[in-house]
Amino acid sequence: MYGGGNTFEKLQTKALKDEDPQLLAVFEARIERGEKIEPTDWMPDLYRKQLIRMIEQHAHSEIIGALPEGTWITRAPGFKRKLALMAKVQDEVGHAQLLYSAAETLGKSREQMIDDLISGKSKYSNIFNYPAFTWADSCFISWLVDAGAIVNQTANARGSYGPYCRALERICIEESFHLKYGHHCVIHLATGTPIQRKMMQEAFNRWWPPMMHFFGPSDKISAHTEVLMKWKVKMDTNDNMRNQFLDMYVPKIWELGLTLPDPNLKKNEETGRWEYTEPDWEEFKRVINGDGPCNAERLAVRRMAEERGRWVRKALLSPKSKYVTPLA
Ligand code: FAQ
Repeated sequence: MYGGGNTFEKLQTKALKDEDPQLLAVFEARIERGEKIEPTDWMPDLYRKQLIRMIEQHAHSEIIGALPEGTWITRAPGFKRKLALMAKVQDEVGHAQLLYSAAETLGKSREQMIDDLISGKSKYSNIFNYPAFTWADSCFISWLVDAGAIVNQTANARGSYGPYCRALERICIEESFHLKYGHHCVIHLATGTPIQRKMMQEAFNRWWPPMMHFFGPSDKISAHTEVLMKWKVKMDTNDNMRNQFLDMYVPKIWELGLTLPDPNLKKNEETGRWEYTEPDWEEFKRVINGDGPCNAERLAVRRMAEERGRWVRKALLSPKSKYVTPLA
């Protein structure tokens, strides 16, 4: 288990024991009925903490996720691709703003979240710690990382915490455009010249292992799934989300004549589930804990942005600024 196995379970049990049993029962009954929990409603401390952890990591992933694609804006082939990619990257940063706002409703300030990101305390999605060497890498991200994000987020948009679900609904609509754009880019390369096809295939070979990691550790070792599913924050397990993604996208990838770097990947028609080589969870653990190929570079860019934007924030918050409404 990633959260420390038994120790983590004991901490969860202890946290729940400290709650008022009556309030807890009312809260759980509301969730059972499919009601949304809103910021001013009573909630167990563990629900609040888990939501902050998950929404904050999600927000950081959107911000950091803009970086590998962002570097391709000036090098995207042609004016239309540049425009589309610029709009997509802008959307991703906007998603982070929505998510930071949703997390703030639970009591953690945006400043603290940003500080925890740039100090390396908070996590963000494993996949953005890999380099986008070629244009085809950027196309892979736009199609399949967005596709993975949609599988996860359309499910969780039906979850229990109102502000997060509403943010996810809007995010998913925008991600659907990204996915169509990314699919178009991949089709273009996969049906192009031999050099373009080769470039696309190499991107699939590079990105497939982190894509398998993207849905989180296997259910056998996932630390938080049980409690998050009980309270309808996560609407399905990591393995089920991974399976759904494989079901929807592997046939489309194979249709384009591309291959995936896993000789064991196949659908078991009897069980309806995909079989694959178990992802390397040790590599995953290293990457999410700061030791991936690009972790240092990604955080350095965020730190630089934070430093360079300091004067703007200071000016906006100055009592003399016309953008600040004086307190009555
Ligand atoms: N990367 O017990 P579980 C996007 C950590 S948005 C890094 O299974 P949980 C848009 C986990 O935090 C992509 N860390 O955890 C875009 C925990 O560590 P902790 C992000 C990961 O929360 C597209 C530990 O492992 N999406 O791509 C990952 O139940 C293109 C144990 O794991 C979201 O954040 C990972 N992949 O399930 C932008 C969606 N997986 O905190 C730009 C919301 C696990 O104990 C371009 N989040 N960990 O230290 C979720 O659905 C869940 O949090 C999971 C993980 C499914 C990611």
